[in-house]
Order: sequence, then C-alpha cells, then structure tokens
Amino acid sequence: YCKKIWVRVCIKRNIIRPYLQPIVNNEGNIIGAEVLARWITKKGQVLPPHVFIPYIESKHLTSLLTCSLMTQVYQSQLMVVSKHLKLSFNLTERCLFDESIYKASLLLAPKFELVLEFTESAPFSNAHVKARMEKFHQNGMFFALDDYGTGYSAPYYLTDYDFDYLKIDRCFIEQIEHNPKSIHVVESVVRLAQKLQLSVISEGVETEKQKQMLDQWGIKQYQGYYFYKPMSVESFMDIYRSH
Ligand code: G
Ligand code: G
Ligand code: MN
Ligand code: NA
Repeated sequence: YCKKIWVRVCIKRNIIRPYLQPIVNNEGNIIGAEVLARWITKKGQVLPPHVFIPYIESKHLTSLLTCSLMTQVYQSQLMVVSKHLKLSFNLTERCLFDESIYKASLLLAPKFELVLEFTESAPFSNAHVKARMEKFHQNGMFFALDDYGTGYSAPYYLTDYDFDYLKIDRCFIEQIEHNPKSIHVVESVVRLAQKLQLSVISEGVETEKQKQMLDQWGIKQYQGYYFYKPMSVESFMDIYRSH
C-alpha cells in the first residue's frame, strides 16, 4: 500500500520522464518519435520500463503515468519545433476511457500528428472501444496497432477496429537477413497493410541491410537502433536542431 502511494508521488513529481525514439523516413530524416517512459533515479540512472511498468499496471496507475508523460511533453521544448512531427504514445485500453488523457490528447493534437499505440494483452472488448476510438479520430488523432504479429496483436484487430498504423514487431525484423520464413511474413504483412490502407512503421531496425530490404518492400517509416536509440527530450532537440 505504501509502495503504491510512493509510486504515485514519483509519477506526480515527474520522476518518470518521456524519452523519445525518433521515427525516420527512407532518407533517414526524423519525422517523429515514439514516447517511451524512463524512470530517472536520484543518482541519474535511467531505468527501462520493464522494471516499473508491470507494477504500475498492476496498481492501475497506467493512466496517471500516460497523462504525466503527455503533460511533460506539452510543457517541453518539443512544442516549439515548427515542423509537424508525428508523436506516438503507448496506451492501454483503460487509458482510452480516461478523461484526463483525453484532455491531454486534445492539447497535443493540434501541434503533432498524435498517434496512440495499443498492444493488447487482453482482447479489446467491445463497441465502447470502437465508439471511443471514433471520438479520438474525430479530433484528429490516430491509432497504431503495436508489436504487430506477436501474440498480443492479432489480425483480428485490423478487421474489427479502425487503426491507421501498423507497427511490425522487431522480432521479425531481427530475422530477415538470415531466415527466409520471416521475409515471407514481413512481405505479407506489408501487402496486407497496403490493402487495408494502413501506414507501416518497422520497429527494431538495427542494420543497413535490414533497412535496404524493408525499403524494397515499400516500407516508408522506421524506428530502430540503426537510426537512433531512445533519448531524452533535450538530446532529441539537439539532434533535431543539428539537422
Ligand atoms: O522502451 P523500451 O525501451 O524498453 O520499452 C519496453 C516496453 O515498455 C515497450 O513494450 C513499451 O510499449 C512499454 N512502454 C514504454 N513506455 C510506456 C508507456 O509510457 N506506457 C506504457 N503503457 N508502456 C510503455
Ligand atoms: O512499445 P514497444 O514495445 O514497441 O517499444 C519499443 C521497444 O523497442 C523499446 O523497448 C525500445 O527501446 C526498443 N527498441 C527500439 N528500437 C530497437 C532496436 O533497434 N533494437 C532493439 N533490440 N530494441 C529496440
Ligand atoms: Mn510502442
Ligand atoms: Na512494439
């Protein structure tokens, strides 16, 4: 119980910060970023999400965290970038119904191409979700199905829900240089996305060869260590300005 209060206080004090992993186009130019949560310790250590997200989710503090990340972005230097950047956040189904997240999204949507990413471990439930997505869509926001191809993100969601982006999970990209089977999987995902008029973002691009192969299949947006690792907003601004 005490730990829950303590984590809540940490979130309120912005101990968990928005890190940004750039999203790039074919030329390698930055067109946006995915916001990834990082816990910054007193000693300045940067803790990755798997250390704290499961606890935060188990205590139903995910919406509070997401709202905090959105608010921190809204108060950051990112707001002065003149270009219309794509900015994506990881949400859970519950976040979709949280009014404070809705309000924070309304603040960000005029400035960015705001993309809300979902990876569903529990199946998306019902008509309420569809209606809610529709409301976000009407306000100029977009949806991405994250980690596509893994157990958590099935094709079923593509037929039943109105997604705009599909993010191919990095486990497929990891294999394309060596495993012909994964080549077929990625190619078929790209074709499927084109037919459904979804934009594809390829995650986890780590090599030049992977990027070339993905280029050939018509992928136009990338994320991965080959381009950039997740970084603080300050570092992102430095890199962005120097381009
Ligand atoms: O950032 P990587 O650097 O380690 O992220 C690991 C996992 O944590 C990813 O699957 C990502 O979706 C999840 N994650 C990162 N930031 C957030 C966040 O703000 N909210 C939620 N719900 N998940 C996040
Ligand atoms: O939300 P999602 O699960 O897609 O979060 C993206 C995760 O992938 C984050 O943990 C991020 O740090 C990680 N990531 C991004 N690019 C790469 C990459 O090129 N290689 C690896 N191994 N991980 C990556
Ligand atoms: Mn994601
Ligand atoms: Na992913």
